[in-house]
Amino acid sequence: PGTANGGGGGGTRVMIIGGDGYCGWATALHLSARGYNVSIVDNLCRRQFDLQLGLDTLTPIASAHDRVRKWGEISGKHIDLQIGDICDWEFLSQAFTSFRPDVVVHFGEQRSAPYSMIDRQRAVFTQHNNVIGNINVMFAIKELAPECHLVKLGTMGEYGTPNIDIEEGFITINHNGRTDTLPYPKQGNSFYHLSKIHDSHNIHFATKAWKLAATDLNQGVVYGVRTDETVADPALINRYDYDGIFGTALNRFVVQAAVGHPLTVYGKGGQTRGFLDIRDTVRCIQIAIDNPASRGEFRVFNQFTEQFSVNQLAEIVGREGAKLGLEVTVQNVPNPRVEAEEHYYNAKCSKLQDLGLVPHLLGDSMVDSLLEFVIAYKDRCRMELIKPAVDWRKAGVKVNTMAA
Ligand code: NAD
Ligand code: USQ
Repeated sequence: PGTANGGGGGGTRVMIIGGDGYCGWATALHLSARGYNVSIVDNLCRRQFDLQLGLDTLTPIASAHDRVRKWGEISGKHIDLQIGDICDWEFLSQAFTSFRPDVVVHFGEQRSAPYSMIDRQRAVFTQHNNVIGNINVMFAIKELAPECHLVKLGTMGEYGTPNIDIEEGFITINHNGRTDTLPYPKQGNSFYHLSKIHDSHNIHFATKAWKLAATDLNQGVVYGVRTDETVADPALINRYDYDGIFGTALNRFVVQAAVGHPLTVYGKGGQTRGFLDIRDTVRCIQIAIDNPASRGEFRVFNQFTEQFSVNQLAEIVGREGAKLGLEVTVQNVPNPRVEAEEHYYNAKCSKLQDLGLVPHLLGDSMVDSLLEFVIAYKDRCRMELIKPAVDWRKAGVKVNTMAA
């Protein structure tokens, strides 16, 4: 097996579902560079959401085909590309039969909480796409590749914000004199987060019923954009979402600081979450692959490295922006979401580090280099896309076009 930082993929056949997306693309290149045999499966729906809603990534990204072609040219390594929808069984079973994966890394879901709260159609799409797609992947493994290890991207948001410590997947409970170790209670804060909870339950069941080997990675909010491979050529650059639907907290704040927009802290800003650098996302996936779950095991890792409140993030970005001569202001906008704004939060994240993850922490230099990266693309930023775009309380039945 490979090591988290070095080579050694040894030709392990890794299917990366969602490999054209933010985490998936960086992971595909990371693994390909280290000798894993990579196949990307993606239906490009993420690019379609941008077209439908009038959004765009800050960075100019090449087409999926041009990306893998360029990677082949500069690395001499082939990445297989299969364009199709995993909700389409014909397509998925064909993709499995032709590639014969040893591992499936499943990133391929609609991942925006605000998107899932736009209207009924998007709520239904999100849960259908995510839950049914994942069930298809489980059946494909059972029927076509029973030894295959499923590495599934879940989310820290499955746990919500309980007033007790968050464990890694399971909690031992003493009740009326009896004790059991049970799945940690789940409380999603959007139809998206709830789709991940449903996936976790379905996978847990399949590990028992069919002896599937599965790792559920409850990932925190990812920040950053550069990995060694994505900066190797302009055609390999990763997407960078900053809009009010797909942009996530720290990545948004960095863009806002760069273009002189007040940092959009929602409500009181005490919302605390787990965060990690995209360079750690790719290493966590490699660690999960190199240390597989066994048949019948439902293994859960909390995949983040540090926790911050939204106010803390705003403070860090403000401080680092000032060093670069930027005038950074903060605006407490009315919270478009329904969530706790002041709460206890203490989540465990030791299992990946026990397996060798050495985190890239959010030091000053990281924020500084991310700001510099973003400043280089700031002319592509469209100010009108920054505002929070979706109000949880106003999700309607009408198809919302998001027109300004
Ligand atoms: P992304 O939207 O950039 O990428 C997801 C990719 O999956 C896209 O390229 C999309 O086209 C593809 N996809 C979606 N549905 C598909 C389907 N039915 N068939 C085939 N392809 C499909 O998202 P991301 O930020 O890279 O997130 C990847 C995964 O990690 C998601 O499952 C997300 O829930 C999880 N995650 C992301 C973050 C984060 O901060 N970005 C944090 C925690 C967990
Ligand atoms: N927030 C702000 N201002 C902003 C954007 C967000 O205050 O401009 C707040 C939100 O209200 C929330 C927190 O920051 O309290 C995190 O929001 P986010 O948009 O950064 O992240 P979230 O919606 O939770 O979703 C993202 C990814 C999702 C992943 C999740 C991990 O889009 O795919 O599952 O992070 S986690 O948060 O751990 O569930």
